[in-house]
Amino acid sequence: AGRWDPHALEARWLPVWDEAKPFASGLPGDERPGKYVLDMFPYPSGDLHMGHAEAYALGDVIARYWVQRGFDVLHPIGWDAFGLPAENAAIKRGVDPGVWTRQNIEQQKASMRRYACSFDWDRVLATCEPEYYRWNQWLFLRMHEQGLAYRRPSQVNWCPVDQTVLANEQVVQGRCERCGAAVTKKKLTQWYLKITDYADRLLDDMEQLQGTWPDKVLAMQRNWIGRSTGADVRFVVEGRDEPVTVYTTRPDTLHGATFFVVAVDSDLAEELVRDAEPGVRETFEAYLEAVRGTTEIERLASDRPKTGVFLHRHAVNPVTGERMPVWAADYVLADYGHGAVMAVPAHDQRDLDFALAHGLPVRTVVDVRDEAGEPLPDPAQSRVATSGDGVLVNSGPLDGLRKAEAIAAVSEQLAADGLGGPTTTYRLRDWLISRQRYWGTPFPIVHCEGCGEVRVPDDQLPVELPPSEGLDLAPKGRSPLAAATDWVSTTCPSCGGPALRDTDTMDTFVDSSWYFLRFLSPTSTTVPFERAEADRWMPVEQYVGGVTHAILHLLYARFFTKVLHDMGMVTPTEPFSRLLNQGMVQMDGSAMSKSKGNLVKLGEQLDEHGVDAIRLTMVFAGPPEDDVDWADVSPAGSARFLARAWRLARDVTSPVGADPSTGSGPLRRVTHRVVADAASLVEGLRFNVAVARTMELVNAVRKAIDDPAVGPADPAVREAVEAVAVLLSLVAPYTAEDMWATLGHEPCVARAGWPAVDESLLVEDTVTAVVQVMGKVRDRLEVPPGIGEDELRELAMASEKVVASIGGATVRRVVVRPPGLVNVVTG
Ligand code: ANZ
Ligand code: ZN
Repeated sequence: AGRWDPHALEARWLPVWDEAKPFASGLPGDERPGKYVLDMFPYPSGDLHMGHAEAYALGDVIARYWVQRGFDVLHPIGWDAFGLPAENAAIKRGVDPGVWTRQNIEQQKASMRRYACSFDWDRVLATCEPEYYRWNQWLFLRMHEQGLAYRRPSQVNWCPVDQTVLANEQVVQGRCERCGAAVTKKKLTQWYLKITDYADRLLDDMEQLQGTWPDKVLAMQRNWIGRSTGADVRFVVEGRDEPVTVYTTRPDTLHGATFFVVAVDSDLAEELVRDAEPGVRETFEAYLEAVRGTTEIERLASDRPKTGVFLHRHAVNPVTGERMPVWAADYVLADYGHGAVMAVPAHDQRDLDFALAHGLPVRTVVDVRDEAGEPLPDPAQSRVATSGDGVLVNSGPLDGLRKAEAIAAVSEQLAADGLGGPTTTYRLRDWLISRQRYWGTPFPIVHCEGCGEVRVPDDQLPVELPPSEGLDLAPKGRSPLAAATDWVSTTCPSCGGPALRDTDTMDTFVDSSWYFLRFLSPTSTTVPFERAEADRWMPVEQYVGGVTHAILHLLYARFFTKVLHDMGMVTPTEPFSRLLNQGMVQMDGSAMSKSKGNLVKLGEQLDEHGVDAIRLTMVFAGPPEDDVDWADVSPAGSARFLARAWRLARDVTSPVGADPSTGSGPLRRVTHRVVADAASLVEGLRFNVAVARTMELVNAVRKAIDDPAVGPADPAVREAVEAVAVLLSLVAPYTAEDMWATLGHEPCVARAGWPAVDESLLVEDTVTAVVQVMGKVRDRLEVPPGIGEDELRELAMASEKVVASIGGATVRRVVVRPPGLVNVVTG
């Protein structure tokens, strides 16, 4: 057909690629250097949506580019297949989560194939398959052996109506997101991974990622880990045998501590109020009840009134011997530091707000000055705490020291006196990985009355999920697996006696914390991944995915990589060298996410405009980090451009292999300039600009073809159109493949190789130098703009026209003004 018909191209080339497998990776004997390009794997919750289409179009540009550059590119895909969507569908429609999940995987796989994603289809995996989650269990056992996986009772958010545990995100203003009931706390014994052991390395190794990960993501990780350096201080509380420890970043202000606050929802508060008078206890209970209905964010908000209850107890300041009232309040958090603070109202705003609200004393101990050297106003009057640098006052032996000196001195003294000392505190908590749900990896642990917690031996893995049939999957705070009694009762691997299987399943973030390693050895039945493969491919050179995973997924993947490094299983300590967070696809400002509903259906867009036009639209819409508003882009415009490019190939009349050096110089310069620029643009992740440059090249070729002085038979035209085909192969693979065939080549254009750039064609355009003889213009020369005086003189004097006009006269002088003028004086 003489018309660009995207659907005909799709039908023609898909089967060819299925056969040719241009993106098979790691084949024996393949000598190309390796490179690992990874797209975040999807949840199989329905078909692909526009967000996937954007992410995979961008990842594909990178993967296909490196293939063209001669690399053996590992670009795998799989499915993050455990988790709630499958379970909710199962509960709503009564289908088995596995059946539902695998159907969706097949549907997504078909869509990805049509979308021409450059995945290596021989490496696919789904985390819900026993061959995969068996290795979750294996890794868990290794961590359990090292004490990195452990169980402990913990408070969880509990919805008494839905009878379910809620994640923090599911608690909205103290209420259940789903039913609106007031959320309570419940104690459950749960599994944790000891990520806090890695807090320092997770922070310090970010140095390796500086400049190659978005700054925003690094900042979010840093905040999440929240390292704080300060000191522990032990306070005697009257009537209590054990001293109470507080964490402070300002040990220098110890003399300014005027009261003491414990988190209202801490065990300590409960203990301190236990023997109090009934009136105090009741006030406390009522306050605690009210606080339970608020979120951590609300509790920490600085503009909230500072509420609290005096517990009628006293702590003793270890350096002044002063008695300080002990209060319970909600602005102190139970699970940060030690859940208690020494309050220094003069130098901490929240303490000051509290002191002013409850009539507690304020004592300045650091003399902080403004720029003019004037003391800042008294915090008790100004209601503004002073936190800057200054000189210690009202602090006995510390008086006269500067803040930093005092911090060091007090920390040392506390350590010497056994009253505390320097310490580091983190916001990061151990990772709670227990879920009381069905659709996840069972814990490979057996509980035996005699032996306690027993690891399932490696040779008995996987511990497979029991069939869902007959189990009530609805959330109820107890795992549905507990009802699978035949499955639960087992024998103890240690003593052979009767024992019970652990019935929780793992957080699905465990699955995604190491999937990038499983792609290296997707079918191994002896190891999660081969060490030799890890050496060949790791770390991932480029990771592409949504910013929604900026904290948890990336932190957990980094954590697992470090654990595996320590086990000698991988060399690098960071899994992902470079990270690209693509923007979101929006429709009139609303995100194309699972929850918002897909207003624009990917399938319909592909039907209407063709795969290539949609891919091109995604890539051309703007910088890859920016959101794409579907109302602002033009898939029809993309289609018109592709048709234009496609027609070029049909116009070429020179034969395959025609020598371009005999062709049009100006066109060649455009071609080579665009190819060179496109390479650095793609490597710099500026794909949209690379597309714009390709468009320029298409225009230049069309002009050349229509120009009688060049025309379709010029070998430079063939060279240019072949370059267009290769450039387009990164974005519009069907169109590119068809052009390649029209140009007389065998498939696949994806493996054609990046066009070699002739550096000499990259020199800047020329300028015209005028050559005069005795003031009369005799010749015009095209010269490089940077030409030197001698070179220009030589060129001018070599001109036949100039030589002819000089004739037999003697050259008296040559005036040279590079690059534009030469005047020959004769006589
Ligand atoms: C006394 C003091 C004086 C403080 C002063 C600050 C300024 P970061 O930097 O975030 O680690 N704190 C300690 N434990 C707390 C808890 N569980 N909930 C709420 N606040 C807590 O903060 C450390 C500071 O936050 C500590 O230093 C403590 O107040 C408070 F002029 O101690 B400070
Ligand atoms: Zn036993």
